[in-house]
Amino acid sequence: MTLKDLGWNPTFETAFAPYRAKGWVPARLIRETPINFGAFLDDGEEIDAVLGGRVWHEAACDADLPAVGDWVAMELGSENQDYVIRAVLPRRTCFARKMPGNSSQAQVIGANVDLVAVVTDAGPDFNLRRMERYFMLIERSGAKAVVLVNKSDLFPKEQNKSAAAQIAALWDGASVHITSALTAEGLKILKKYLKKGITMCVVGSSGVGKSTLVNQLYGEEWQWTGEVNEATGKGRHTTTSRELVPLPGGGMLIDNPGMREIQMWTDESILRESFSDVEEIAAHCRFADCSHRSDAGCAIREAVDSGTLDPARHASFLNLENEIAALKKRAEKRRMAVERWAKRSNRVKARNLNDRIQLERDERGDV
Ligand SMILES: Nc1nc2c(ncn2[C@@H]2O[C@H](COP(=O)(O)OP(=O)(O)OP(=O)(O)O)[C@@H](O)[C@H]2O)c(=O)[nH]1
Ligand SMILES: [Mg+2]
Ligand SMILES: [Zn+2]
Repeated sequence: MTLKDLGWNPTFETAFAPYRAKGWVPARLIRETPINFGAFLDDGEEIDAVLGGRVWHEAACDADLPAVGDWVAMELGSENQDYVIRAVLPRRTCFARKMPGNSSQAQVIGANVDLVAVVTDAGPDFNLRRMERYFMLIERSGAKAVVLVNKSDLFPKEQNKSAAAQIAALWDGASVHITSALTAEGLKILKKYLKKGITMCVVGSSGVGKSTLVNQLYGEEWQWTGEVNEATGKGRHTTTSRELVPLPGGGMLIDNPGMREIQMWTDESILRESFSDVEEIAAHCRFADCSHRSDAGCAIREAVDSGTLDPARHASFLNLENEIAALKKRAEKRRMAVERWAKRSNRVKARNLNDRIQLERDERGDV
């Protein structure tokens, strides 16, 4: 395996030049654990590495820290010395989501990915609103969207087709395919995407079949899947950490733990863009501060009533606006908390300094 097989290109080479001068080597991160990272070196050797202090200190937020898929400058270790990540190269693309829970920070799910494959099914997991959010995150990432309507063996043909058509109608840039990771239906087309150097990040709810798909494309069991069976010892393996898997036939997959909540992590501009048709209608509301709920003269509600706007899209529009507002509020709270903290520590520093100056004066006998 060469660097090129892992997705290395002339742009990375240029960005890497100053690090090469220091004797560091390029590596691609394939795994992150709470204590270290896994990485591939240019000769295909797999190593463990730790984070250099400077990279840690210079990261303004979690999203700046190295993540799976990142290209880094690695200082080579020796027998009793760790490999150390000294720098992270600028990302070509970055698929991120809002951190789960009460935080406004972004969490990087895959760096330098070409494609994000969202796995779902035509049954219990099918949810157009959630899919819409995935599309917005993918749009923001710079990667291309692929949707796999998986477990096709479990549902009638018509149901699979209808689910795929509805998803395809949501987003122009998305390629939607019907697959079964169990029977391998529809997997041929995936192999076409996975050319040499191409990275595909696989996301979707827990249990939709992400790891089973990865196993199929890998060609053998890469991770255990399936229900735990006491007799055979085969067990269902819920993926707990993300990992980049190079495929024997070329291309790479990033398997992810299932996402219970895919939360909004997007700019207002992206939101406005994806709802530009609704925004256009909103421009005709009587009041500029129309909440598009029960306000008099609301053009959006009129469009819903007259059948020109899908009510579900109206609801989605209102909900997304709420989420953006909540996100902004949390970001603002965090900013204020950080500011307060900084002010306080500055005051402490200032007080310590004053104390010291006073002490020196006392020692010198000044008044
Ligand atoms: N019938 C059918 N079952 C499938 C298919 N794909 C996956 N499964 C089953 O669904 C279950 C979950 O599959 P996984 O591949 O572990 O799902 P996952 O998306 O990786 O789940 P997490 O790692 O928890 O996020 C397993 O029992 C699989 O055998 C499929 O296409 N058809
Ligand atoms: Mg899994
Ligand atoms: Zn309105």
